[in-house]
Amino acid sequence: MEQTLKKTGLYEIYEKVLSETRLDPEDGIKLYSTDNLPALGHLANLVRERLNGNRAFYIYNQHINYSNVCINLCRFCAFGKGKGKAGAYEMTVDEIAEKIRERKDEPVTEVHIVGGIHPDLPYDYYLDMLKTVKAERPEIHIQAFTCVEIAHIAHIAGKSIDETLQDLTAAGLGSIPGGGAEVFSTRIREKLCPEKLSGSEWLEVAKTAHRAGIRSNATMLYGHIETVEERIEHMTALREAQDETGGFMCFIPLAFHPGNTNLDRVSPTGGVDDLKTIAISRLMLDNIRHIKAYWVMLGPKVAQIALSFGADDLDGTVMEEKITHMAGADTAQAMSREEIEHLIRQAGREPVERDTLYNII
Ligand code: V47
Repeated sequence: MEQTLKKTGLYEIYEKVLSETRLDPEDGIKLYSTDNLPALGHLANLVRERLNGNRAFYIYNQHINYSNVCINLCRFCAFGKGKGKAGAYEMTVDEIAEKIRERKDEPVTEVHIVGGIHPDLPYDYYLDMLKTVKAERPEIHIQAFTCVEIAHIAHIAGKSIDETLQDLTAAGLGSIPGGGAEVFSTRIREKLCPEKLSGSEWLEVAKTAHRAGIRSNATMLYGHIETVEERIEHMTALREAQDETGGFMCFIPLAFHPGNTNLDRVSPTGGVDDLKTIAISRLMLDNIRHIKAYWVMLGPKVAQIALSFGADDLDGTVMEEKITHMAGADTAQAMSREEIEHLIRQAGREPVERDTLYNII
């Protein structure tokens, strides 16, 4: 492999990886330009195994998308709908409680709750939702509301982000999922999601949460109109934020699905780009412990291979995912524990069930 790394011009990066020296943005761009996928995978796997050994994590979780009504209507999204438009929905708190009750006999440890940016659901709706989920299932960890939703909920409440997070935590919020980050670049946000929170605002909400002791995840939506440089800038901004707070638990590259979106002429990502992005994120984000290969978006086969390209987490059982499926994903709605463990074992890794905060179950 050393010979190959020399031939591919990646030897200097290999030396940095061995000596645990932080990679520069230029290294990230260079890694994207390589055609030698096994060499890139080898580098990422060194870091993956240093941080997480042979383990591959998964979680027994449940997704609830409480409403798709959205005022942002981002061009890459097939899920969001204008209020009153065909297909728009919002769940009552009772309907959300029913979703929790439906799974009460299953060993679900986390409920992942996200929705659109709804114009007029009141502050109490969000607080009641959390309290009701906790009343139904007190031991469950609620990972809810992206940084974009948190900023919106704070706006509705007329409170600061800090005060809002205090109220949400008192009502049952456990941690914050990584959505809404997209690509931080202003160029991309102006073109694809001009109404949305800016990249720096997203980072500010995440850092505020971290300072209040609330952990969160981070995502990057790739494979639409962004450049490789913009992807690396995104990773670098996350790395700087993590240096400040240490609050990000995992990074999840999200492969863009063009179906039913305003970008439906964009081709879906290929397996090579998916694996490169997993590997490069593992190499660039030296201070974020976990890299998640989200099987719903990657498909189980690529997600399985990603476990040898830097990823150490497959997410979980999921159940009833809407955001990717409305954008044409042909993956299943759910995976059983047995299916996930089988995928992991076949990849030569040790399956480890975790809770949201990566405690081993
Ligand atoms: O923020 C929207 C993305 C995100 C599309 O924190 C799309 O563990 C692909 O963030 N094609 C929501 N992606 C999902 C998300 C997530 C998922 C799983 C685990 C975690 C975690 C977070 O989905 C949105 C947006 O970036 N998205 N439309 C689409 N057409």
